[in-house]
Amino acid sequence: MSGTSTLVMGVVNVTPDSFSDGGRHLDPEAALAHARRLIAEGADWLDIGGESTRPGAAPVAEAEEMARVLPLIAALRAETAVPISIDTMKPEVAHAAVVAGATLWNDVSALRFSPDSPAMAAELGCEVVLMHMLGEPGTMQDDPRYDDVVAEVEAFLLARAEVALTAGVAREKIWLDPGVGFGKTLAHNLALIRALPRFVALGFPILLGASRKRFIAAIDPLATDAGDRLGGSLAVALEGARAGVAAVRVHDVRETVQALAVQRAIDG
Ligand code: HH2
Repeated sequence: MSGTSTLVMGVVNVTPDSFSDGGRHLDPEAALAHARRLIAEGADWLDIGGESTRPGAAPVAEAEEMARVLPLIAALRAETAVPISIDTMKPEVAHAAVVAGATLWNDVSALRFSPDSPAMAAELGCEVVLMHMLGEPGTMQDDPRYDDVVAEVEAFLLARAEVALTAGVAREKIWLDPGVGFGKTLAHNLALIRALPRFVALGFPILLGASRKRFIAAIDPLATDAGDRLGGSLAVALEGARAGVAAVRVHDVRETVQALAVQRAIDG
């Protein structure tokens, strides 16, 4: 399959410490301006987050997280029809975000952060992304190990989908994400990217988030700054599109839209 229908999800981090753009959009006006720019660049979705999940990131209190994201979601909802997802592990933040206008809960904990999460996902009735993470953001990159990373991530995602279904989430609302960079070495990340067709074959829409991630610097030593990882980010987005993922989560929307359009044109 080609990139014909690969959606581009633009990242808006309203955080002081995100690994790739931390601090840049903490001011509400700056965050809104950034979101508008991503829409103008062709984003199909906006993923708004108020808590960094980068390796070693500090947790954020619920009230603080809400104060960061809710005004932005409400402001965007008032001026655009572009769908908004909320990147949070906290069910109460997801709830408030959906009330404010978000239609997808992007949960990197795959509804494990709180015992209330599965029921909340069902109650909200929104779409939900279940992502694989080994361990927790604070320690997940401390020597992650798997016997068979692809089989284990696949089994985890299917088990979490089952939990969501049992709680009452409709099957067609569930997305899966192998969680590139979340408790994975370079070899693990590459194995998961190679296995994308297998994840797509599970029958759920797949979200792929590799944009500006650290594994790119493990391949290209000149890419120590997250902002210098565009080439690697595009390479993975194209690979994902080729494998048939439903959406790619990216910081560089303009360049990704262009790369996917060229791939599509080549495919004819
Ligand atoms: N990656 C990040 C955050 N959220 N959500 C999904 N579903 N998949 C991902 O791969 C993913 C995600 C990390 O990237 P970023 O938002 O740029 O950094 P931070 O977590 O430091 O804000």
